[in-house]
Formats: sequence, C-alpha cells, structure tokens
Amino acid sequence: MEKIVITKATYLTSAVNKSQYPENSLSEVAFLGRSNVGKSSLINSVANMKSLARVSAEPGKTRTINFYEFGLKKEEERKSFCMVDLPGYGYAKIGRESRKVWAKFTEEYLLTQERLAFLCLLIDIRHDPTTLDIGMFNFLTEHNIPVLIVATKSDKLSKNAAKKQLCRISDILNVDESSVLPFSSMKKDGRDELLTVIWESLNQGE
Ligand SMILES: Nc1nc2c(ncn2[C@@H]2O[C@H](COP(=O)(O)OP(=O)(O)OP(=O)(O)O)[C@@H](O)[C@H]2O)c(=O)[nH]1
Ligand SMILES: [Mg+2]
Repeated sequence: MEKIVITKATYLTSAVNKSQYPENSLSEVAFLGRSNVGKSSLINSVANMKSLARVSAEPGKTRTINFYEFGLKKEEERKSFCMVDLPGYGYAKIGRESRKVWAKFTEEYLLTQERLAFLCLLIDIRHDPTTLDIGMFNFLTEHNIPVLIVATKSDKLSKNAAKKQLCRISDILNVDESSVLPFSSMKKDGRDELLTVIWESLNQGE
C-alpha cells in the first residue's frame, strides 16, 4: 500500500478557551492522557520533527490546548487536519486550582468542538489504566466521542510483555484488543498505523 507522507506540520496557536481556537474549518484529532504519557512526543514523531511540540521529562509541560496543522499526501490525494495537544491530567504537583482550570478548558474543548474527528486516549503501555484514565474513557464514550486507545512507550517493553499488557489494557477498558494501538515515539512504531486511521477519518478533499 502507498505510504501516507507528511507535507506540512506547523504550530498554529494555543488556547485556554473557545474564542482562541484557530479560525479554520479543518477536522481535528486530539490527544489526551496523563501528564508525561507522551502526547507531545507522539505529535513530534508523527511530524518527523524534534520540537514542534514541547516535550519534557517533568510532567505538566503542556498547559494550554495547542493546535498544529498537518498536511498529508497519499498517491495524488491530499488532506489536511489539525492535531490538538491537550494538557495532561493526573499530575499531583500542580495546585488544585490550576488543575480545575485545565480540566475546565479541556472539558469545554471536548464537549463543544464539532470538528473533532476522533480522540486518541494515551495510556503508558507499562501500566494498567488508572482510575482517572478509566473515568476519562467513560466520559468520552458517554459523550459519543470516538476514541482510539494508544499504548505509548512500547519500546520500553519486550514484544511479549507488550502483547500481554495490550491485553490487560483492553480488558480493563472493556474494548476489543484491536482497538488498542501500540506506539513508540522513539522507534516510530505505530506511526504508519496511526496515520492510516487519521487518513480514513478525514473526509475526502479536505
Ligand atoms: N522511551 C520512550 N520515551 C518516551 C516516548 N514518548 C515520550 N517519552 C518520554 O516521556 C516523557 C514525557 O513526554 P511528553 O511527550 O512531554 O509527555 P506529555 O504527555 O506531552 O506530558 P505533559 O505535557 O506533561 O502532559 C519525555 O521524557 C519523553 O522523552 C516513547 O515512545 N518512548
Ligand atoms: Mg505535553
């Protein structure tokens, strides 16, 4: 099958409320998950860029909703869309007030953005989904937001251990094993698969 290539990857804008969202009509794919799970790294690895999105070993790096415009090409067809990096949740060290504010603007995004094609919920492949992850997953499905589970940092486990843990993650979230995509930003595992899912989710001619 013909590969999907990236023709464009640029930072658009950051927002903490709806009035600051970019003024375009592009479909969006959003990334949500615990702080430090690898959301910003995933965006960089898809873009083939080192620091399009800021990455940090310290959790709590991304504190606004960040929008990135991507162009894709497959054979002679082109599509464009936005990747949306949402602030991580579950980071204990940030104050309760900031946590509330982040939760509020993330929720506003999730509940009002009509152009959201689907959302990737990221889970560290080394760990079982936490209560927060499960709560988030239930929230998304209750609101009919299409979700793809992405199991990040797959390079940190052996093939066998990864397979076992993918099973556990899908069991705990009660989804089909095929709907959990293993991903490594370091090794770029899962990158082509994710691009295919994104491509299929976008309308033609966009
Ligand atoms: N080995 C490995 N490390 C990764 C991978 N993805 C991310 N990391 C590391 O995990 C840490 C956190 O990555 P980020 O991409 O900043 O995580 P984030 O989810 O955006 O975090 P917040 O912005 O704080 O919510 C960094 O030290 C990354 O280098 C991966 O696929 N493999
Ligand atoms: Mg981040």
